[in-house]
Amino acid sequence: MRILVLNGPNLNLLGTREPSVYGTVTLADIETILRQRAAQLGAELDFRQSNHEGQLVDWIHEASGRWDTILLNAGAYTHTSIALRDAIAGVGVATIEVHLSNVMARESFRHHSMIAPVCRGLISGFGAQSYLLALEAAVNIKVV
Ligand code: CA2
Repeated sequence: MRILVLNGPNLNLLGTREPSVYGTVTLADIETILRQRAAQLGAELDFRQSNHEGQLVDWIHEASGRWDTILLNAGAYTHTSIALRDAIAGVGVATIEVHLSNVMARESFRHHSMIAPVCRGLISGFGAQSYLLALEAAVNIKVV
């Protein structure tokens, strides 16, 4: 099982600002935790972050035939990006939408996800644990 984890804009700032919303865990911490769990589950994992929508689109395109599942925290692009939605729909790689915060408990502009309709599922609101839950889902997705 090969899992590609993609992180969108500003997630490189995790742990440095807004701890009341996003906690004190850094993106590097999340990568470490995820790699440990992936090794236990026998999954291969790559972990990337970009602030650029086009880079995320390119990575989604490249995932076709190379990765079984994408875990995607698209950050604010979640709510705006038709390009990401089209990329996910276009490549046919199972994609799980991930959020640290509970987006439905936040501002109304975060309540709509452009990508949710083309994702396999959505995990939101559990901090770094959201990524672990998505990883578990990704590993088990074929037996559900
Ligand atoms: O809860 C999530 O994971 C989000 O994807 C995070 C995005 C936000 O736009 C989405 O609505 C929900 C924001 C990521 C920015 O993270 C920061 C972390 C520290 C300081 C500033 C931004």
